[in-house]
Amino acid sequence: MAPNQILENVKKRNPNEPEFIQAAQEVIESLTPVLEKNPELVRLKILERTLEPERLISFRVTWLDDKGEVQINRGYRVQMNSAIGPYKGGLRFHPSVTPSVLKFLAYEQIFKNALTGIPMGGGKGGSDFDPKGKSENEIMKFCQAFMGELARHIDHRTDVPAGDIGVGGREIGYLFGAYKKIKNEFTGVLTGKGIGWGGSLIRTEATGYGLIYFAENMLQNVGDSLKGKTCLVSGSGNVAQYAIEKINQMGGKAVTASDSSGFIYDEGGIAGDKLEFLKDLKNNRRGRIKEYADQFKGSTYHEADANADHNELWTIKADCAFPCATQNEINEKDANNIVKGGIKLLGEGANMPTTIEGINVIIDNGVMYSPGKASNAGGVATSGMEMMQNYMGQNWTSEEVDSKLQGIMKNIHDTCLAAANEYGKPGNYMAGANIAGFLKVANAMKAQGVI
Ligand code: NDP
Ligand code: 2IT
Repeated sequence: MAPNQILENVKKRNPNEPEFIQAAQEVIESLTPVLEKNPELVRLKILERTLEPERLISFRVTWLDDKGEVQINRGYRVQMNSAIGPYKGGLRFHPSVTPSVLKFLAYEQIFKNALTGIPMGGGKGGSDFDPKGKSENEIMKFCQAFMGELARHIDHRTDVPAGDIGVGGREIGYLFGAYKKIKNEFTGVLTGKGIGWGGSLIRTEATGYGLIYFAENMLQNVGDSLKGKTCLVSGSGNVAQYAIEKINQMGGKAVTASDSSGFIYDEGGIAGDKLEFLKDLKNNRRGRIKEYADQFKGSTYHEADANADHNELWTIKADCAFPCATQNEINEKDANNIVKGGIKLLGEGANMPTTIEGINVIIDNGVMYSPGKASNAGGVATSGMEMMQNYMGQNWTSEEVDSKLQGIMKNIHDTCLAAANEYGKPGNYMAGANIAGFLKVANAMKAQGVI
């Protein structure tokens, strides 16, 4: 089937799933030259098969809040593709979670995981549960109720979830405890565990660090580096915090951070005590980003405007931009502002933070662009390392994990460039990531027959 026909079918089969269609469209369009060269993959309908989840589990999660009132949420796990390893991917707790959002994330995860070089299939899950404003007790109750059902569907050799938006170390702890009690076994069924009970050093930092290692590779490829570069970062959660930390370590300067209520701009740079304040604010006190501007004179707070057609954050003049919050946070107008602001590199820390129209503006204007499935793969790669340590009963040092992470990010970088080159798209990291990730999975699917 021709690629445009495949896309039409995806639209027809998934009519109310705009995020999934968007993620599928990007991959399908990138794969046109691959399908032309490989008629066998077309005959076997490999691309079409990747677009259908192997399994999509949907379940009710009921729990009692602090007032004793019954609460009902929806839980999901999308087991998208297991051709090269057990399903692997995070859990997202956010009111915007729908099957469409989880299918887009699980779809991208297939190719991201393939790019890491570690044998992991693609999956994603989560719930429409909103952790904001919930007590510790309510978070724990919810996690236990969620795992009460999820435990039937996962296992350390079958499907290994981890964190994502709204799921950090605290939630992984409660989820792991619930799983262990239900199954009466201590296995590496989740990653992102605490140090001392199966977690890996550097997993917390890995996505943000990996993003910046990837950007440094892109810059070095054109004889440049992050040293002295001013960087825009969005988000203030796990990925954003450690992207900012690594930008600072590389001699750059991160001047923005955001949450769903707005963003702060600190021309002096978010570093040292200021970064520690941000981490404490978000990880321990769970407060709003405005507090940063109240605390540090010389920084400003800009409230988000839900009716605006663009985000003011992306109008700030800088050298690099790292969106690390959520999907579709950079639209066409934002992309035009990014070009106008003189940005030379856009590295995605979040999954699918740029719309298709936005990506076209960025690439057409010669801004270096890395898609999340390549540049944020450091998180899941380090989850893969956590799984290896669990299987072997070992604990690797920070230096060992960090040096392996750097090697993996360089390898993904080089793999993307090589694949882009081979298929006539030199310098296009998006095409390269989609092609290289797909070919690895496609070869495994071909070898394993029609199943
Ligand atoms: P966190 O929950 O730690 O942080 C999310 C951040 O994004 C918060 O600042 C949050 O603000 C903001 N945010 C979330 N949703 C929205 C929204 N709808 N509008 C505006 N702001 C929003 O999540 P992570 O840092 O882990 O994840 C960030 C991104 O990185 C996601 O796209 C995730 O899929 C991706 N990612 C994460 C990996 C990981 O290992 N954690 C690995 C690879 C990718 P607020 O606090 O107000 O909600
Ligand atoms: O999007 C992602 O890659 C993640 N949220 C991390 C997944 C994982 O299994 O570590």
